[in-house]
Formats: sequence, C-alpha cells, structure tokens
Amino acid sequence: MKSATKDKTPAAFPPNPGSEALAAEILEVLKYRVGKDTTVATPYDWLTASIKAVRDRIIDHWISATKEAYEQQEKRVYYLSLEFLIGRLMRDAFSNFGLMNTVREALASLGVDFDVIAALEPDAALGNGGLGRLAACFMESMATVDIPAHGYGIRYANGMFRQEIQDGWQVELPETWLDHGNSWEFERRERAFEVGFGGSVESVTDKEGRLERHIWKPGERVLAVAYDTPVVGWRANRVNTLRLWSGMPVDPILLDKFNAGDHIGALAESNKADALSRVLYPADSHMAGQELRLRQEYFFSSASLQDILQRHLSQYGELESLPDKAAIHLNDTHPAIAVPELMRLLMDVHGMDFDRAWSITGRTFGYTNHTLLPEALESWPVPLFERLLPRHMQLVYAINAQVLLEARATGRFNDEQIARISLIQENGDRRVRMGNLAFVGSHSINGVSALHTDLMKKTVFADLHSLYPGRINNKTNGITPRRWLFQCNAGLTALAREAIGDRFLDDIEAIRDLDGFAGDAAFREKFAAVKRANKVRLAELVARRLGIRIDPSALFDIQIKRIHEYKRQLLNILEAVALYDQIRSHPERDWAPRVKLFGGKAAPSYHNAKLIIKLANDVARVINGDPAVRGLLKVVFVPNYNVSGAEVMMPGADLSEQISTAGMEASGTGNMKFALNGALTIGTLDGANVEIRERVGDDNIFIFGLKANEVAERRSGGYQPRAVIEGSPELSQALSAISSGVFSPGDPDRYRDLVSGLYDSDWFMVAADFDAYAAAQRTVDDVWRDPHDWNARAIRNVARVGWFSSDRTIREYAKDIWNVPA
Ligand code: 26V
Repeated sequence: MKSATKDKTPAAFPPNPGSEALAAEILEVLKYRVGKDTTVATPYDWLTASIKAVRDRIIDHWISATKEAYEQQEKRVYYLSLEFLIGRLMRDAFSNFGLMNTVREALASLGVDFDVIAALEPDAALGNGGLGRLAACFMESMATVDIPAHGYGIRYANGMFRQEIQDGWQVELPETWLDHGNSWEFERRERAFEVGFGGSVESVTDKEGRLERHIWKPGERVLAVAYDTPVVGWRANRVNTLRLWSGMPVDPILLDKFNAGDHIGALAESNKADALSRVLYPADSHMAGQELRLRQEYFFSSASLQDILQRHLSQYGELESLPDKAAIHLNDTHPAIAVPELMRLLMDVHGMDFDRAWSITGRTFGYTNHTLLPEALESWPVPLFERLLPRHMQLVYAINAQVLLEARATGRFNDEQIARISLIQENGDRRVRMGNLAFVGSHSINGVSALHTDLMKKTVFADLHSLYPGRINNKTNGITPRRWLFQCNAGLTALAREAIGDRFLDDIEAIRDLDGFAGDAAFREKFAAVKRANKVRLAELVARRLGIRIDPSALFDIQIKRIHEYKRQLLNILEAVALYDQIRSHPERDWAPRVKLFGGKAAPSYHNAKLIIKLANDVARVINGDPAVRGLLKVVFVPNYNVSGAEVMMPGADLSEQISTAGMEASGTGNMKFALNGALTIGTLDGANVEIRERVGDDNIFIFGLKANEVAERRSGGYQPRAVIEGSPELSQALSAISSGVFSPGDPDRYRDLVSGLYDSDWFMVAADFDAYAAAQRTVDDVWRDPHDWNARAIRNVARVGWFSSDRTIREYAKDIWNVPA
C-alpha cells in the first residue's frame, strides 16, 4: 500500500538545458513550426516559438506522469468546473519548470525582450471571479503536491468580457483570446463524445413484460471535442491535464437541406453546437435561468463523465471499482447534473440497477458550495429540465423518492422540513434544486471557510445536514504561492530567500521564519524598498492606462474584486466622499496621503453594480480635479481588472479592503493574496478574514463592524437605517453631497435609487457599519504615520499567512474527501 503522504522528492528543478541550447531550440521552432526566420518574425511569433520550445520539454513529464498513474493504478481526481480563471500561463509554466531566467537569457541573446513578448500573451479569462480563480489555483496545487488530476471545463471562445469605462460607465466588449491561436493547447479530435438533448425516453421490457431498462432517444446531438492544456506543478513535480470541451456539430452541414435551398437551416445545427462553447455567462450572483446555461452545464458534465468512464473501463474493465479509482469533484452546483448523468450511464448504458448505481454515485462525488446568496443558488424550472433532459428528470424523481423515504423513515422531520429536503421546490413554479441534488449525490459537502461552513449547516443545508450528519465539512480556501508570490513579487521573494533561505519555496508555511525580522530595522528598510518598487510599477500601470499620476509614497488603499452590493464598494466610496469633505473642511490637519484604487467588473444586467462603477468614476473625477485635496487624496478606478492586473495590483497594495457584510462573503481569496504580499487588511469578520485575523493576530489587521450574527439580528429586529444615517453627521453629509449632484452635475437624480435604497432598507448594512469603518480608517492613518510600525505589521502578515496556500487546502481535500495520497 502507498503511504498517505507522498515521499518528498528532492527540491530541484528538471535538468536545465542552458540558455544557448534553449535559444537554438526556440530558433528551430520558429523556423519549422511557425515557418518564419528571425528577420520577419513578429513579437507574436517569438511568443509562439518560446512557448512551444518549452512546451516540448513539458510533454515528456506530462507523458510520464500519465503513464505512472496508469501503471501504478493510482486513484485520479476529476475536478469539474464551469470556470477556470487561469490567466496567462507562460510565466507559470516557465517558472515552475525552473526555466524563467534561461528563457530570458536565451531570448536576449536573440535580441528579444522577454517582458515584451510576455505582455502579448492573452489572459485565459475562462471565469468570473473567486470560484474560477480557485479552480485555477487548485489545478496548479494538485500538480505540485503530486495528485493525478484532470480538470474538466468548457473552452469558451469568448471568456470574460473586456471592460471599458466610457464616460464613467462600464461598457462590455467581447474578449477574443484565441485570435492569435493558443500555443498551450492540444486539440484531440479523436477524443470526442456525443451529447444529446431533448427527445423522449423509451422503456424496454423483457419477454415477461418486466421493465428492463430505459433508453433515452435524444432529439438533438452535438459533439464535445477535447482540448488539452498541460498544468505544470512546482519544480515540474507532475504535469496534469486541463481538458476543455468545445462544441462541434455531428454533421458540419446538412447537405440535404443545403441542396434543397435551405442554406440557413443547413447550418442550424452547426450554429447550435458552436453556441455551447461560445460564451462564459458573465454573471456570478444571479441565477438567470437561461436555457443555454443549462445546456452548457449538461454538455460538459456529460462529455467529462463519458471520458472518465471510458478511461476507467479501458483500465479496469468494470465499473464497481469506480469510487476506489476516481474522485469526481463538483465545483459548485454548475456540474450537479453530473449526478443523474452518472446514474443514467451506469443504469441505462451499463445495465446496473438503481441501488448499485446510487451507491457508486454517492461514493464518487464530492461537492463544494461557494455561496449562500439565495439569488445565486441554482434551480431550474421543471418544464425546461424535462424538455431538455427527459431521462434525467425521471432519475431526479427517482432519487428524490429515495431521499424522502429515508427522511420520513427517521420520523424526525415535519412536512415543512421534508419540503426543504426535497429536490423539487413546490411553492410557486416547480423547480429542480441543484444544491440539494449535489448534496444528496455526494459523500462530502464542503464550505470554503470556517464561518461559511458553519452558516451552511445552520441555513441553506440545515435539514439535509440533520438527515446526513457528518457530510458537511470545511476546507478553507487557499492560493498558489507560485503565482501569487514568486511570480508576481520577485522582489519580495528574493528578499525572503536572502533572509531565511529557500525552504519556503517548497513549503510556503516556512515563510513564518520571516516573523522575527519584523523587529529588524535593516530588514524593514529593504522590505519597504521592495514595496516601493512594486508601487512604482503599479503607478506606471495607472499612468499608462488612465493618464493619472499617483504618488508611490501615498498609502495605496485597494479594493479589487467583482462589483457587488454585498462586497460593499459603496461603503468604501462613501468613506472617500466623507474623507474628501473632512480634508476640505480641515486642511490644516495632518492627513495621511492616500490613493484609493478600485477595480472590478459588474454583471452586465446588474443595474446597481453598474451604477456603483459610475459613482466611483464620478467621485474620482471630482476629487482628482480638486486642488484643495491635491497630494492628499486620489481615487482611481482601474478598468478591466483581471488576473494579470491582479498580479500588479496585489504586490503594490498597502491596504487591502475586505469589507463585505458579515455572513455574505463565503471566503474571499484576494484577502489572502494581499496579505501574502505585505498589505494590511481592513475588514469585517466575514469569510476567511476571520481565520486571517486568527493567524496574523489582532494587532496586525483592522477589524470593524457588525459580526454575522449581529447582521442577522439587526435584519430580523427592525433595523432602521434612516435613524442610523441621521445619527451620523459624516454619512449624512456624504449622502447629501451625492444626492445634490456634487458628483453628477446636470443629473442630480442619477444616484437617487442607490441613496434611497440605503435610507429605506439597507440590506447590506452600509449605514450600520459606516461609522465603525470610518473610525477604522483613521486608525489606519495613525499606524501609517509610523512607517516602522506599519512595515513591522506588514512583515508579520507575510510571515503568518503561509497557511492560506492552496497546497494546504488541496492536501486537506486529498485526505478528507478524495482519499488520495498527497
Ligand atoms: C454563481 C452563479 C449563479 C448562477 C449564474 C451563474 C453563476 C456563476 C457563478 C456563480 C458562482 C458564484 C460563487 C462564487 O464565485 N463564490 C466565490 O467563491 C470563492 C471561492 O470559493 C470565494 O472565495 C468567494 O467568497 C465566493 O464569493
């Protein structure tokens, strides 16, 4: 038997060819695979040649890892996710392979600047935000801790939209990341599976008329074609596969229709297939109920399961052992349709009975919940579900019957509770609850922070938790230190190596050794110099993109994440307005110069979120144009925030804004990235902030505001925001400035709904937390005025957040959920 912990391979990179040999390889690729010589090669050609030259070296490791998993009959992990927000891959792969400097030198010897071509690589923005980025960090960590794993998702031709700000408003433009090809991927035409939709279900009976099995006869079929991208772990310990499906028509053109003159109809199937992998839905907070979205979910879940079963069958020849050899993980409910799909494949295609299939299914799946927001919980109208997936509808009913039978048998649940356990929501229109489906089909259901997991047990899943106690468990999120420290912050990485040696490169928790240096004046100086260089880099980005000059000696206060009311960018903007007013009223005071930076995308249909972006830009325009606060306060909205933007913004931050309404942010992962790069957090006791405070210590974080239970109490106990606002002169003043058109001259009504929303309901407790937030910001100013103190606290943050590594998170999944060695 293999031990639960893998033998630690020695900390070394694969053999390095040296820059001369690598330069020769790049030239060879340029000539024979790009078809160019150096005199005509464009920067894109150099990018392609560099990637492919290194990719060739990766392939050997990729093949050997795959072979080894096969020969050793290792259990594999399959991570099903509708989103993988991987960003750029070149730095990741080169640096994990230990070839970063070699490639840089090789290119320099050919007269090519690595940074110039690196900037040309498009972000693979195949995700919305936290959930998608977590999937990307997990893929890298699974390769690093040596787990044989495959990620499965969709190869969207258009990922997350590109955000432009026009006259302060968000405008969405399509992002065509594949325009110059994608040198990382391998198309696998031979790896294609048919996926059906619609049609009808036939029952087959035996000679005695007993039901033998069901056969689904879909009315439509499409092909899912695989595209594979290698995922390189740290020191190339292992190379895993991210397999993304692309939709293709079964028949590219219906010739009979074409010949009959129906040229549009002849291409209809082709267009339908294409639509499946055309766009990523850009909303992460509202369940829109679009048919195409359900089609996408089934498309990739079905193709992935067919692939998994085919691999298992070809290796083991039977399916009983599936749970011992495969752990299939559902990243939120988006692939929850995989539960009835596996049941269908086991029963209808492979002839198992319900009980056998149900036992295998439950032992194979695990499910992670990423949000408690009721409007984000997926449910599909029964009529739509039934029309698109008639056989799955039958199976959902069959599963539901089984679950409700179990629940009733306990004698512990009343009708109301039974109704909440049911997979079918019966009040209003009938809907299939995907969260309940994922829950009952999995042996493990996990939350993403301690607080969130606790709330899952008490709220959405209270009844299911009572029926199946022990299934819910916590796995606090993490981030990969390779991308979020080594690559994005070379300065801090070098400084840490100089101070504490290289151990933290392989075990990020060893960065704890920096803690002692918080009291070392010389080290603090060097640390401050690194931070300053990162702020200069960020200031250059702001100058380049916006033509705004920001002073790197000011406090850089940053809130970057999706725009959502619960994340409370509005609270931050209101504080900026109040501070602006204060500085104007008391110019003689010793104000700490501050730059407030914002970045983030709003779902295109999310009206208030888009209005918040406009407000941030309106406020920025007025404040930045007012000589009375020059040098003391600036506000900047950085357009098109994405992974590459984060890689510059995180290291350049002094203050990290993590100010969601307590109980609403499942975890947050930006909070971890900031802290690891030496920013102090101002935040509520929400999500993983709670655990960050436990680790960095109360003195090294600025916590304010209502706690989750207090928010719940206020909401149920007649919270009156109007009275709260009237009791806060600063907030009243800020709101009346906004209402009177100070920031929207000529259109004073622009923010009427936003402001009246605060007075009349304030669901997100902006008013309730405002004074505490403003006071915490003044404490921040006080600490900032003492740079020694500030830097010491920042160093302690870096030293103490190694635990929030996705390596640690993945090892917990491996041990507690997947039962694989790591
Ligand atoms: C939900 C929905 C709802 C239906 C429409 C499309 C759609 C797309 C995505 C989502 C998922 C939103 C959930 C999410 O991103 N949660 C975030 O997960 C992070 C990783 O666990 C966590 O750190 C953040 O706190 C949490 O908001």
